[in-house]
Amino acid sequence: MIKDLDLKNRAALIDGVWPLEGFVKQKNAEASIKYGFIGLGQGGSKIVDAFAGIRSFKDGEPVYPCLIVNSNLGDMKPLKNIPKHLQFGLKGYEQGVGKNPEIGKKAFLDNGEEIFAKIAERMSNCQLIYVVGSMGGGTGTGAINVLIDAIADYLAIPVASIISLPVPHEVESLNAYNATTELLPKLKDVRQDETDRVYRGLENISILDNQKIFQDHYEDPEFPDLKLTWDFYSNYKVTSIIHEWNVLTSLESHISLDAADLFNNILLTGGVLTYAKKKINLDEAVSKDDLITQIIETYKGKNVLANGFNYSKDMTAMGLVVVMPKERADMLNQDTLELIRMKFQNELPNVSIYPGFVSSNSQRHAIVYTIASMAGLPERAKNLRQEAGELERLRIEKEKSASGFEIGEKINRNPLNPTVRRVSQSSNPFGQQEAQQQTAAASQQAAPFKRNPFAK
Ligand SMILES: Nc1nc2c(ncn2[C@@H]2O[C@H](COP(=O)(O)OP(=O)(O)OP(=O)(O)O)[C@@H](O)[C@H]2O)c(=O)[nH]1
Ligand SMILES: [Mg+2]
Repeated sequence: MIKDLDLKNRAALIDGVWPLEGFVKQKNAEASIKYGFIGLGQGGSKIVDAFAGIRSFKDGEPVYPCLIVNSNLGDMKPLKNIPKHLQFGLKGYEQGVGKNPEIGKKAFLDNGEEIFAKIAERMSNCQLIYVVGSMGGGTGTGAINVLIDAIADYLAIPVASIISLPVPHEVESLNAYNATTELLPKLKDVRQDETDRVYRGLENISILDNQKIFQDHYEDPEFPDLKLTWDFYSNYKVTSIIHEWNVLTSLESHISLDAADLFNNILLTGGVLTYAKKKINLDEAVSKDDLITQIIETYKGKNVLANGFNYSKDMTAMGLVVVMPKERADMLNQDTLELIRMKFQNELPNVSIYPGFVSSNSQRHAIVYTIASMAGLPERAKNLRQEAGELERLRIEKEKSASGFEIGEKINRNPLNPTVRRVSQSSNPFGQQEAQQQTAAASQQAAPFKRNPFAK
C-alpha cells in the first residue's frame, strides 16, 4: 500500500520535482502514443533527461525510451535519469567541440554507426521519435540535421524535433540560424522510400525560445518554491506539456480527441507546433458563456514555449481539450461543442479544429489545452537571420571604435656620443692559452637546445 503510494507520488512529479496535472494518475490514464527521445549536446541531453524523469505510476519505470549523445563527457555527469549505457560520448571529441557545428557534425558522423545501431535497437517500436537539441552550440547544432535524416530515411519511423533558440549571442544566434534553415525545409520535404512509404523529412517541430522562457521565469516564476534555474524550468515546461497531451487522449471522455486524431491530424502535419494551457477556477461562479469565451481565447493567450505566431495566417489545425471536474462535466456538452466550433469558424476560417472534453477528479479547475500546427514561425525564429546579422554588425562597430593597443611609434635611441675605446680580445685576458681552449670546448657541450631560433 505504502509502496503504491510512493509510486503514485513519484509519478506525479517529473524528476521527483515538477508537478504534473493530477489527471496523469487517474485510473486508465496512460501515455497513448509511443514516443522515443534522443538528446544531442548539452541542452538536448538535459531536456531528454527530463523526459526520462517521467515515470509510470503503475510500475515506476520510465514511460519513454530515451538516450543522449554528447561530446563533452563532463556535461553528462549531472544527468539524473538516463542510465550510463544510454549516454553516448563522441569518441575523439571528449572535451567538446567549442560551439563549432562543423566539428560537431564530424564528431557525430565519426561515431554515428554505433549510436544509430543503438537507436534502432531501443526505439524500433516507437511511433514517433523526437530528436532534441539546443541550437547555438556545436554538438547538438551540428548533429541534428544528419540524425533526423537518418532516422526518417533508414528507420522508417516518423521523426519530430524539439529545438531551443539561444538567448541572443553572436556565435550562438548564427549557429542557430544556420542549423534551423537546414532543418525547417524538411517539414515540407515529402519523400518516398524503396517500399513506397511516403513520409516527411520532419513531421513537426516544437521551438523553445530561451529568451522568452528566461523572461517568463524571471518575471513570474511558476513554482517559486522549487527555486529552479530557467533552463530546468524550460525543460520541465516542454516535457510536461508534451506528456500531458499524450495522456489527455487516453482519458475517459464523452467527446473525444483520441490519440489517432492527435497523431494524424496534428503531429504528422509538417507544422511548427505551439502549445497553450489555461486553468479556469470554477469556484468563481463562471457562467457557461464565460467558460466558452475563456476556452476560445486559450490558444492566443500565454503560449508555453514561444511567442509571436500569426494565428489567422498560419494555423492549419488545432487540437483543443478541456479537462472538466467530473461534477461539472455537464457544463460542456454537444451544444457547447457546436458553439465552440462556430466561434472558431468565424475567428479562424479554414482551420481544422479537433475538440475534446474529458473529465477529471479535480474539484475546482477546468484546464484548457490547445496544440496548434502552424505553417509559420514564432517571431523570434523569423527574425533570427536579422538578429545574427545585427549582432555581427555591432561587434564590428565595437571593434572599430575600441581604444585598441596603439600607443605610438617607436622612439629611436639617441645616445650621448661618448668617446669609445677599442678593446683587443685576441688573447686570454689571464694570459694562459690552455685555459682559454678548455672554456671554449665546455661552452659548446652545454648548449641545451637543438637549434637556436636566432641562428643564422
Ligand atoms: N532550453 C534549454 N537550453 C539550454 C539548456 N542547456 C543549455 N541550453 C542552451 O543551449 C545552447 C548551447 O548549446 P549546448 O547544448 O550547450 O551546446 P552543445 O550542443 O553541447 O555544443 P558544444 O558545447 O559547443 O559542444 C545555449 O544557448 C544554452 O543556453 C537547457 O537545459 N535548456
Ligand atoms: Mg556542450
